[in-house]
This record gives sequence, C-alpha cells and structure tokens, in this order.
Amino acid sequence: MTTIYQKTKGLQDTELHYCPGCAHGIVHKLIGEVLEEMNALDTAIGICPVGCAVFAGNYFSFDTIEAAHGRAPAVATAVKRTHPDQPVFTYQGDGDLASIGAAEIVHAAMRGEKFTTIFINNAIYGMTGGQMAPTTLIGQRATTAPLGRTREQAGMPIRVAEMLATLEGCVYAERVCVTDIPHLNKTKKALKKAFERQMAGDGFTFIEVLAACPTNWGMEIDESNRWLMENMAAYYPLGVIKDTEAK
Ligand SMILES: Cc1ncc(C[n+]2csc(CCOP(=O)(O)OP(=O)(O)O)c2C)c(N)n1
Repeated sequence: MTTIYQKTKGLQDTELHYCPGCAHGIVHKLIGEVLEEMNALDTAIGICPVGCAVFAGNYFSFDTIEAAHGRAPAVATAVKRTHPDQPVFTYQGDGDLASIGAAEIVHAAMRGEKFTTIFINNAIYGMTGGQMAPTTLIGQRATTAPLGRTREQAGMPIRVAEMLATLEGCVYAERVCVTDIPHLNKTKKALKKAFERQMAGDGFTFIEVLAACPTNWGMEIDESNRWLMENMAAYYPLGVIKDTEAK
C-alpha cells in the first residue's frame, strides 16, 4: 500500500475542538508541518494565550506555554533570550494581540526580539462570543456592534502588519490566508521563511493570517471564505508587507 498522506508529527492525535470552517486547525497543521520539516519538533516552543486557541498546547506535539491574555510577546521574549538556539513563536488572535496585547507586540517588534508571531486575524473575538475587535471591519456586525462597526464610534480597523513593519526591529511581515490550497501553500512558505529568518538571528518576524470565523460571523463556510476574500483581503491586502532581504 502506498501512503499518500500522513498527518504531521507536529500535531498530537487529540481531536480538535474548533468549529467547522475555522482557520485555527489548518494553521496548527501548517505550523506542525513546517517545524517537522525543520527538524525542530524537539526544540520548538510555542506561546499560546487565551482565545479559541487556548487549548493549542493539547494539539501541538512540541512544547507550549500558556500566557495571560495579550502577554505572549513578553513570555516569548524571556523564552527566546534564554533559549536563543530554539525556535520560539507566539500564536495570537486579534482580540488578544491588537487589543489588550497591543503594547506588548509593538515593544517586542521595536526591540527586534528574535521570535516569530503568528497572528490569527478573524476580525472578531471568537472565544468570548463575537465581540468587536480592533480589526473588525466597518459595517461588520459584532455582538457589541449589532448594527455594524462605525468609524465615528470605533475608528478605522488597525492594520497590524503595516504598523509593525514601520519598526526597524521587524525584518519580515507577510499577510496570508488559508481559504484554498494555493493560499494555504503560500502560508506554509511564509511560515517557513519566518522561522528560518528567526533562526538566522535577523530580528522579529510576523505572519498575519486572515482567518474565517463562520460561527461568529453567522455564515456558512463557503460564504465565510468568499466574504473573507471580498472584504477582509480588500482592507488587509495579502502579500509581503516587509522583507529586509528583498532585493
Ligand atoms: C485579562 C483577560 N481579559 C479578558 C479575557 C476574556 N477573553 C478570553 S479570549 C478573549 C478574546 C479572544 O479573541 P481573539 O484573541 O481574537 O481570539 P479568537 O478567540 O477569535 O481566536 C477575551 C476577551 C481574559 N481571558 N483575560
């Protein structure tokens, strides 16, 4: 019998608790595959705060540490500085990273901390029931903005990758998504590049993944992927935002 697909050793056999159509499980798989290909499953350390991925440590097979809401970059700073030869990453939602943890991530990037942040931007607070996040789009409904976000009340959504790219300590920032196989392959490449640049000691690396949340968006799965491409990708352009290595 020929094996045509084998689940990455970067994930345990635990069943995922994510909703149908959620991007978290797909991104977990890609991280596991990349670290496995880099022979880093014995050394990698992930820092996962609260949010829907609060149980990420039950799914990854390498070491993880739980951090308080928004504080993963501070924990990652300590871990990476004391374990400079090991790949370290934070895995953060937009409620976590762009709201309560906004100062943490800005200062980690400013300092050029040599870890990778994987930012799962689903434009909503998923775990707590669909409240407005700093990344919620204008007009997008949330439980705390039942008529849709307005500029007058909440300002314009924050483009985190572009903001961090202004800091010299940030050497690589790319925005990706996992709505179909070509985009998923690009995401895997971007994750690998981020980890490779981290291990080369270049500085802070940042991957933003535009992620569907059909449950809190109140959509079917196909509809949520279409909505993401038509609306989220229009405001948050996909592609490389910064690459200090680019010619
Ligand atoms: C100090 C603190 N404040 C608030 C909360 C409640 N809380 C848990 S997860 C979360 C937001 C999660 O949203 P996000 O980071 O976007 O991740 P998602 O669930 O969408 O994946 C909040 C506000 C908390 N756990 N700790």
